[in-house]
Amino acid sequence: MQDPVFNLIDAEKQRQSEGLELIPSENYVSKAVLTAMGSILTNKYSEGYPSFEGTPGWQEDKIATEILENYRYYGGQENIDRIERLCIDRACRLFHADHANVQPHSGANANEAVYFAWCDPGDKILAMSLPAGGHLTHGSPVTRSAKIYDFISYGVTPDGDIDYADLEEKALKEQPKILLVGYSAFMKIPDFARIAALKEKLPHTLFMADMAHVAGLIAGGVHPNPLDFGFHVVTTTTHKTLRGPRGGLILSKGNVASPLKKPEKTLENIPILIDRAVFPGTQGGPLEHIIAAKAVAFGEALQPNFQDYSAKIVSNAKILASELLKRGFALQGGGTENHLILVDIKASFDIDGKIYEKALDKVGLTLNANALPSDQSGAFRPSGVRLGTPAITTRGLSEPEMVKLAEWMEKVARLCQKAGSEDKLDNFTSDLEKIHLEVQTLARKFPIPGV
Ligand code: DSN
Repeated sequence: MQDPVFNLIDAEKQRQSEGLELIPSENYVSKAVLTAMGSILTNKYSEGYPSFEGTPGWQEDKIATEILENYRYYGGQENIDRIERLCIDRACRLFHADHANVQPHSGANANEAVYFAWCDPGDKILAMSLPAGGHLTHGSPVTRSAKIYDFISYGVTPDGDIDYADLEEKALKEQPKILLVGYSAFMKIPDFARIAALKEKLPHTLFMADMAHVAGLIAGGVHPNPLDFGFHVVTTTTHKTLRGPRGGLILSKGNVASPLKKPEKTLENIPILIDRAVFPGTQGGPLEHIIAAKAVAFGEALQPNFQDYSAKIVSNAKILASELLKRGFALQGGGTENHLILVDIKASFDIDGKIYEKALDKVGLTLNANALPSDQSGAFRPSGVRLGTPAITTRGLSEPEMVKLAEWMEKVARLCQKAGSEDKLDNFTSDLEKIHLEVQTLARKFPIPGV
């Protein structure tokens, strides 16, 4: 008998193939990325790091013959070192960094490693609060970091932009050890130049950006790169718009050298401090099968067609936003400048985000209920939903399908309005099923990659 795990994987394959993924932090990876993730590299232990030679001017085609030193705690690294070295080099080229640490298991681990590299317990970190659009790891009181460091938060203005005046006032008053930019529910392009201008007055502050949501847009050249504006460190996940395996990445500018000798704690030494903070500071053995898959994904993102893909993500999001606006949806920020749309579903149709999420699940459209900056309704029954276009753009959907999506979304919102509560949605099963069949028919025309 087949292990039921595999039956469930098959069922998930069917769900992904026959539905449309609108969660803005999800994507579909290529067959090549899946192959690297499922490879025998998972068998290997490799604590430590490969050689610190490499960029700039380092050539990929020399990787098979180049002598690599290593700083590992296990033998048998000759292939692993080359794979990790390739991954580091591609990440640096993609994002104009001096150094990349490709080992963080997740974006949360990446953020925590940066805090650990630069701060002492009790140090101040200035970041956007979670309700305003920041991430859990940017100081939410339920996290471990919030118990160690002193987080101060800035917010957004009523029109959905960063409250720059609030950020600047708090930065100058608090002189934080880290100033953190980067968000999970934000649809504008941050003014990195304006924020980096604070460096003159904050010479000891580490300027950090968490670009998890927009990394693919930056790689594709359709969103500014904080490292080009003088930020010291950028963290990201690798699986959202960047379309790689689930994992984390830390990029930095500064001196690159062996982390074996403890460096002086200076902004120039940030790359070395980060390497020490990832291993042995906060993680053990790196996941080399995932690092190989990151290398493959970065290689894909370095191809010219990735620029077309990123541009298409943004144009699809703008079309979808304008179609939703036409149908009475109230959008935070009045639309979008990136891949993400935040809908005030309460103001639009007087329903909450959770009933809408559940009803859309029934028709094969997946998004997530999300709190709005001004929300009084709590995280489990928020007034908003968050959606985006990275995954559907990978499948090849474009303008006509954005119009169709907006039509379905309006129909489902009106059914939720009539139902009034989740348990009454059953009264509208046949209406929902009709939409579901239409979604499935369209989804089948755009197969998911990798299967
Ligand atoms: N959970 C991710 C998101 O959906 O934005 C952030 O880590």
